[in-house]
Amino acid sequence: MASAPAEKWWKNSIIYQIYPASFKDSNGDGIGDLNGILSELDYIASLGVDAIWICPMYDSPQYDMGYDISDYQKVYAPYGTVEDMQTLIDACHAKGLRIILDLVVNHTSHEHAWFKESRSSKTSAKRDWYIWRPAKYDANGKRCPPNNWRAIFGGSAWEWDETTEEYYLHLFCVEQPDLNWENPDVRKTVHKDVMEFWLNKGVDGFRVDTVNMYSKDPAYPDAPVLSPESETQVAFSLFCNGPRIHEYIREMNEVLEKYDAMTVGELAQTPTMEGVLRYVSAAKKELNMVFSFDVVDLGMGKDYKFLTGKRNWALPEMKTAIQRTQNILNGTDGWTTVFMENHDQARSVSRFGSDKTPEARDASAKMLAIFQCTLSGTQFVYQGQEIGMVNAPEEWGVEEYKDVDSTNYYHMVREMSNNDPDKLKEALQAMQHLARDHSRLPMQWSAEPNAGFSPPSAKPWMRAHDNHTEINVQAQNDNSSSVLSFWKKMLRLRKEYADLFVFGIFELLDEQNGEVFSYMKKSGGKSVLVALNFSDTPQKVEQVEGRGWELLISSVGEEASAGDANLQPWEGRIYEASF
Ligand code: TEU
Ligand code: CA
Repeated sequence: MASAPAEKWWKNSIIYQIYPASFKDSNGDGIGDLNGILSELDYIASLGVDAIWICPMYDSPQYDMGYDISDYQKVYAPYGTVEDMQTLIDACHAKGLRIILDLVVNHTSHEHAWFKESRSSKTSAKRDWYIWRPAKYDANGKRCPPNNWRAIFGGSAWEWDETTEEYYLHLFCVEQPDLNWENPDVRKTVHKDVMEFWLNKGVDGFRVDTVNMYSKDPAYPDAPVLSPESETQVAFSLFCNGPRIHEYIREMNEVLEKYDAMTVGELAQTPTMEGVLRYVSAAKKELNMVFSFDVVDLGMGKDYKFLTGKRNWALPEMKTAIQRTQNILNGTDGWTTVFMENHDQARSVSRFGSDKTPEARDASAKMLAIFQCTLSGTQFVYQGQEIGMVNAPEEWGVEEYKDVDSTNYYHMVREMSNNDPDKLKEALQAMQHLARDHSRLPMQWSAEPNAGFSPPSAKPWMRAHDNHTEINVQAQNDNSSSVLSFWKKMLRLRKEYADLFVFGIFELLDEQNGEVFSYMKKSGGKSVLVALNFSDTPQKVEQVEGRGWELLISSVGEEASAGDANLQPWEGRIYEASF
């Protein structure tokens, strides 16, 4: 059997991501909670994963589902308490699972005590902890924000504060004021009272939210005008990867090193390999790895993410995106990640596979499992991905969408179009395809009402998908040909073939093919060939003929596909070299 190189634990690890609000509700209030997670640790361990990452469970008024933190040392009461967290951390460790938390320190909630103090007066001791600027005035004497930056959730990135008559910066919601990282007291407090507080409780690392946005262009210049009809402009180049960002991350790493904690940074808007390596090259002592957006950004609108058509991407673009992220570890001292879902993304089967029929849904979920499990880097699996959960149905109305990213957009379209029903329909269609809400639907545990997420009598904070009667853990656990059984098999195979699947070098084949994604993975003279049909028609696997490739696994079953040169719709296969 192949053996994996002796390496840091996180390289050959599979990390299961949990969204606390939507995973499991233990007390029937409709909101997932820490006890719910605790009660499913055996299930999580049964998947064959090594660690869990929990999305923010800190105290928060929940304008952005806990990414707006009002107290880093408290747990959001509906989720539980700090003691419950300690219990969960210890229970994970007792099962041999590691646990990482979400570190959200680009901004706080506007209800955090630091911000309340900061906004109280211009001379407050914490005034400089956030980013305050005076107004500008136009030729008519109208008050304007300091620059034209657009917030990531729409509207100006600046909010006027009546008390002290200045604007504060918020790259995300109005309720998420950005911390001023230039202030050394802010950095020290983040290290000590946020990071060390939880590291001392035994957490094994952090997923670092918006890791490249702490350092902004200090001149706060206007962004180039790309949409002249709009008062605000996309400004990523002025607040991502700013001049002091690497200094700040190196400082954080000094704290993390003491605990041997792992980090995975969320690295938006950084599509070049050089840009990524600046953060993940081991010699730089910054982050262990990052989530690049190459794949999950496919098909999104450039001005507004929802301003796009359905499936506005072609397979060769995905290939280039994968190649870019795979190359990060080819001949470098850097490391990469493998993921296509998280709490900010629609479901991968709906976006990249097909949810049109139950057959296509099943087939594409399994094909995507082969895809993910054969790519190099640390693999992340998002709750529900392992059972092939899909986007909310097309029939669902706008009232089922709760996420601020979706609702802000819908409201903007309503205002700008004067309530035009066609425009609103278009917006809803885009949301049905790309909204963050889809990943936040309750986890589908069983065919019971509320999908076994909440007791049948409860009212979950988001409605359970209508298809939970078909797609759920219980049904799939008892079925050896289910998506779940296939994922488990693939996760085992990934470990068995770690030298090739986790550490191997990726070699893209047949780049221009718009239906089949094929590639080799190579390591020390060994190689495998992976062929994935991204279409709903049979496709030929060109490379295999007459070359001595032996079928290792097929997503439709080895018998069904042996001897057939054609891939079935949405089928995936792995061949091993026998030459
Ligand atoms: O996301 C930051 C981010 O840049 C995007 O993923 C963003 O959510 C998306 O483009 C909007 O369409 C992180 C968190 O993962 C996200 O949940 C938070 O809302 C955000 O930071 C603010 O903390
Ligand atoms: Ca609950």
